[in-house]
Amino acid sequence: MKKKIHKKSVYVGFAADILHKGHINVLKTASKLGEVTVGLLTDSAISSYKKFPLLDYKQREIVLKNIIHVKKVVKQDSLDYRKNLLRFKPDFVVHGDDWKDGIQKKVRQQVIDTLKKWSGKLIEVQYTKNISSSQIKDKILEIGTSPESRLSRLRRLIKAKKIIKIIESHNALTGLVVENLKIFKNKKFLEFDGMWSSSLADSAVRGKPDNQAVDYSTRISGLSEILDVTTKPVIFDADNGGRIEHISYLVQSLERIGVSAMVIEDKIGLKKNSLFKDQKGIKQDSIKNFCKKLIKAKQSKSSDDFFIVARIESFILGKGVDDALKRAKAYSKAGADAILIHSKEKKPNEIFAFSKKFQKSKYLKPLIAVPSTYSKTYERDLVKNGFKIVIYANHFLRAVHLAIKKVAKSILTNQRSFESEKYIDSIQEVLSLIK
Ligand code: SPV
Ligand code: MG
Repeated sequence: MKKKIHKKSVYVGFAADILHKGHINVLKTASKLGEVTVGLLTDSAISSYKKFPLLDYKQREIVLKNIIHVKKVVKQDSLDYRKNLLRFKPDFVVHGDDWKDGIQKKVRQQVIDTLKKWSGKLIEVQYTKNISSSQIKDKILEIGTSPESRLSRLRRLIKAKKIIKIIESHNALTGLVVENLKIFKNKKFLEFDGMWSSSLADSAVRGKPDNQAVDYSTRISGLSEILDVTTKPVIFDADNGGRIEHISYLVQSLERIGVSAMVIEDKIGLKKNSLFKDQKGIKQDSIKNFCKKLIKAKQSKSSDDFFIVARIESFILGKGVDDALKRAKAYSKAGADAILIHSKEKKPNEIFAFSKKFQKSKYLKPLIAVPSTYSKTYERDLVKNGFKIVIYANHFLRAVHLAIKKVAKSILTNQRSFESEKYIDSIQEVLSLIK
């Protein structure tokens, strides 16, 4: 009788967003050692150490499952391998040797220490030179993205991240900054997740007040220029959505170009920016009317992933938590996919009082905060209080305004431009953004 040979088990952790010969090399080596289980990193695990993946988990899983060297694919929901290693107790872990330094150094040491418990071994495959997923990804980003892929990204982010960081972007250059800026802090990878298309910023850069003097068509054509050079999702500030008879056209235009969410606020009459102290003459819509708008917007969309966001202005107009809560429940019931609760207080007390109550409601939807006035509030406190998206609504606009005033004054005062150079980037620095 033939003795049954126990096949060795091999574990490989992969993001597998973009597969190239380096990955195949790792898998081939692994499969020579035994049966290969790939620990496929979730969106959330990947975004803790590098850019958010282009392909979602399911798409990446299908590709891996059909590679001959792979026996099984399991979820790895953190960059830390230990949970899965303790579960599967593999004889080997195989990895490229490119993780000895940098953000994965600690993870590697944890793998070695954990494997020791059952005399497992880490096998490192020589890194395949001149090719890396991140490089390929940068190349792909140069080509762009599809509207569908961009649109659905917001829902994926909501599932994957604790908080989604959105910042105002009013032209292609500011869009490029959002797209490309990455920071490593405390061994964490940090980036903005998307762009806020702000009515205030879109109006101000055209020298107009934020009262819808700049129409949707003008704003959408400006937005197209941002979409041309970026891949991250966009949340569109649609003021109060305009007339109910026109809402379906707006929803369709936004969906067609790949916007992920449209925010409509429950105010009526000539629009005034919410941050103005004086809100005299501004009225809030009736719950019934506003729900009609939400229902119309919902009926007009063709993608499940497109978010209709209801923005509640109760606090802006001096009303209390009860009014805001009543509205949130009604709007959610009418089909809003998320709720933006606005405030112009210096502290987040009222929005936190609101979220505390709303979290207990069966109508709870993802909550959005716009901390323009309560800017001392940290993102971690928003998370603690149940918020899922933070919008920095006007910061690039204000940054640009400050910088241009300083430069203009400096040149006029000094009658030459040398002194202004401390306030400006070099041309090379600006051009480095442009591919
Ligand atoms: C915007 O950015 O245009 C907004 C947010 O709607 S706020 O300015 O606070 O009203
Ligand atoms: Mg606005």
